[in-house]
Amino acid sequence: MGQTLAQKIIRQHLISGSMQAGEEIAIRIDQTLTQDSTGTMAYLQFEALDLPRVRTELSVAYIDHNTLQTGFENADDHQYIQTVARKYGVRFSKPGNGVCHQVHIERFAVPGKTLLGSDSHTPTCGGLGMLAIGAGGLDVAVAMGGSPYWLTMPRMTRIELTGSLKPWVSAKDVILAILSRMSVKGGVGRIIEYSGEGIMSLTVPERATITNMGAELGATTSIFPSDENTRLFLAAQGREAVYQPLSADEDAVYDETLTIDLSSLVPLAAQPHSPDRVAPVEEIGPIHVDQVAIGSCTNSSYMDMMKTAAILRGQTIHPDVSLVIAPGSRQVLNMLAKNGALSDMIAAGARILESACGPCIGMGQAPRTGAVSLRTNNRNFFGRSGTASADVYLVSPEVAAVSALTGVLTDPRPTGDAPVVDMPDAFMINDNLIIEPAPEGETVTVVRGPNIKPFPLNRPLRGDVSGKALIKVEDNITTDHIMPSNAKLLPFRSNVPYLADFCLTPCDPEFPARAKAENGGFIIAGSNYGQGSSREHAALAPLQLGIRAVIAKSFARIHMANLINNGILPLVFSDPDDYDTIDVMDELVIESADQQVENLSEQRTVRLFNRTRNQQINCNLPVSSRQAEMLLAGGLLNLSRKVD
Ligand code: MIC
Ligand code: SF4
Repeated sequence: MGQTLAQKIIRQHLISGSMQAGEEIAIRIDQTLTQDSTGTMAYLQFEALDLPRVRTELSVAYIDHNTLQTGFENADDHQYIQTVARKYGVRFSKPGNGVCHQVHIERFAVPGKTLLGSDSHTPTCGGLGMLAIGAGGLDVAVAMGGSPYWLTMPRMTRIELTGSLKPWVSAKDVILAILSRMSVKGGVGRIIEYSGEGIMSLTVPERATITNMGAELGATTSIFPSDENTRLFLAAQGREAVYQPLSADEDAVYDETLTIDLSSLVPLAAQPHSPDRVAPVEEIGPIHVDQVAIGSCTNSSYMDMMKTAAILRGQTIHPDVSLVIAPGSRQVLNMLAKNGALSDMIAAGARILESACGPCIGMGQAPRTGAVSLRTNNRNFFGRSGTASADVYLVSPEVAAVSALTGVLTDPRPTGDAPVVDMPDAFMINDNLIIEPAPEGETVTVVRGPNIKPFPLNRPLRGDVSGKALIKVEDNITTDHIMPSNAKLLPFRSNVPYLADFCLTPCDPEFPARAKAENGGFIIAGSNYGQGSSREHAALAPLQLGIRAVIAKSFARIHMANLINNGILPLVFSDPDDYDTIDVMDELVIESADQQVENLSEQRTVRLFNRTRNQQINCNLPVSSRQAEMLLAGGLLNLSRKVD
């Protein structure tokens, strides 16, 4: 039987397990990446593993998220990461060098290799035929140590692209169209593989836009074949030597197939506050726009920026609009500076930001009260822009740039000829902001400023787990709800006790205080709980507040792994209707929780008892025996260090 491309890469990297969908497998990781908002924690955890050096082929530490330095905290974190990277054999990409995913695909991604990154958009490199997966910081730390990465073997979904994109329609519209069909949970437990004659018309940066937002589908990863377009991109990056053609077998078997006719697509927008609330721009109509932000790891490539510059050339942005542009990497920014495109943007009135995540993660440029903000980002979750009352729409760079000129959400098709930008034959290559690690054996002192605090460790699971239902939240709660991130909070990513006071506050401002007063307890949630970011803080902050279990209708993949890694029980209602039977402040107990986890039956059932209503609720604990051991030990670090 033929294999899919992802299956081929997995097979080559398989360390343990059988490649049946739903089975737990372990794969060898060739490369890792971290960024600064998850990296500090990942390196603290790596240090706790007590290994002399990373054991991957390549590990890179990027600084791109926390670049707004309004106090010493972020700079402290950066210095810690730089010194720890130097000591343990990790390359360090300095602030200003660009957003991790953009730089990684330009300078390091290799078709057919595996990449594990402590950021949910790591699958961006799937645009270059790499098996690139996002994970929590601890999983990345363990992979840096040379241990395999454990995951549930995903189902294989094929998306066949036919036809080619019409003028003014772009890669962003492809993934928005897929999101509208599959929803923010449609990709959970799946790898999405692109194929069909339509892919030939898509360049690597366009493919990367599509695989990047596969994270919004909840997919384990997304991947394109490695073909002539891949070779051209790598050659233009001076890296043709790492090219190899890769594709699925003709007779590969997929669990499901979706066909998208590229020529049928129109400019689309994801409406507030979810990436799958998609509608044609034309249908939404000319709503007044206050802010336009072009950038983020989704749409900040050279091609995206050149299209933007072409639209802005010789024009002036609308008086009511603030236009901010963040080219994705220094390579892109430098090329724009050299060829004059940057000047076109500046002349039109754009505010140029450094090559970093910036507004995408609420690091500056929070819009005004009640604003409408058009962004080329991948997430428009509630409050993420830094302004709770703002409405964020996700659009392509083309729609964003044209709307910045008109001042209203604009379908660009009737406005004239679409800009056409060719892939350059040679990108401007300058890796002087990538700092090499110290040679093995050289003494390096790791510098820890006062912002670096120890991370919380759970206790081994013993006896009954009891407490109150401290909060009850609905479906699709994101990690931005659980652990909000913005310019005020991101500097404290290495200070979990501080962050814990903001845990789940967008849902209920009283939650942290209640959790502390009650000495911990339970979180009750709907389906797809924890979608979005890989931030481990969405597990560490609840841990700090004494949360021992989250009971949900279902979980997002990375968040569930983060809960287990930190010894918090992720329980799934066997009957989703039982969600309705629990009220906030009901007293719950999992009797002899340790024994129940130790003796998990085939059905993986755990009994929960609602003492307030005198009612038993059956739950599922969908974990492997390895994960059950982790839960018993109170988390992966305890397990690795065998704490009793
Ligand atoms: C995001 O886009 O939400 C982030 C910020 O990049 C996160 C990582 C984090 O929370 O630090 C992600 O996607 O994993
Ligand atoms: Fe950075 Fe935004 Fe991409 Fe996350 S989604 S890595 S915050 S640019």
